[in-house]
Amino acid sequence: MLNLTGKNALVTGIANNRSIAWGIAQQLQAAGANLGITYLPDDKGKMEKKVADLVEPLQPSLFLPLDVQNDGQVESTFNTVRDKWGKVDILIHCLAFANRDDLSGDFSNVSREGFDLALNVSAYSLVQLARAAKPLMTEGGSIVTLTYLGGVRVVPNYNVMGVAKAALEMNVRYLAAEMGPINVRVNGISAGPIRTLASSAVGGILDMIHHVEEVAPLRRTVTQTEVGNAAAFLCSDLSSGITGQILYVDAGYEIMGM
Ligand code: 0WE
Repeated sequence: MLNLTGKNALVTGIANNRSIAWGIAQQLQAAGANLGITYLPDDKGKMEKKVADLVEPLQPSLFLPLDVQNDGQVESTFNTVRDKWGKVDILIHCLAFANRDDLSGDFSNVSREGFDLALNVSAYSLVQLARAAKPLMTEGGSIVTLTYLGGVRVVPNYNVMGVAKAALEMNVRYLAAEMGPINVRVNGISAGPIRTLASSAVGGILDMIHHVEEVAPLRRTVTQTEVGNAAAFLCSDLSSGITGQILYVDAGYEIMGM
């Protein structure tokens, strides 16, 4: 059965109780994993408090700041992980950001700065964190990132985030090829649309969710828990032969052509 006892799992991307990363953290913990949680620090420390209160019941053994745009912070956070844990088994990457203005209107209006920001935070960050985690994954491991269909097909308004997810999915393949020889597997989960802090900020997300509820084979959207269960599978020995893949957790929506 699915058993993550004795595994150290670093989970990024929890912002609140709707975060997909929160669903993943809960399922990893339920499977027996020892959790390290990172949060995106803000100047008032509000995020630190909010995420700390949320994750407290999961009893994480590490709780650390991680802003992927701050190289020094990434280095010191991974130094702490190395000193406290010695090894990492699981890395969950649930990070993305694009300027809100770049998630509507004509795609071609994206500025060089907006393009750089989206690809930097949403795609390069996987490479950055995988590189930092690699020397700590001394007993092999599993890296899981979150992607979206908009990285493969045109989804209205997803725009530059679609380009970033396309890059992210290719990062998965190149990282899987590089790290396979040390038994580190790298996979992505392509989740269907879910109401989260990020998606709720997007105009028309409810209409998209209603569309999925009508068209997807399961006639519904997916939950954070379902994505969490798929992540737990990809982090467990049950998926020991799987690397470099994108697993759709989308109630079947991706197979439909009409
Ligand atoms: O990857 C995402 C969300 C990504 C995202 C969302 C925001 C909103 C607020 C990245 N950056 C920002 N920046 C903000 O300022 N999803 C898969 C959810 C999502 O976002 C969309 C979607 C869906 C689905 C944007 C447009 C169209 C569909």
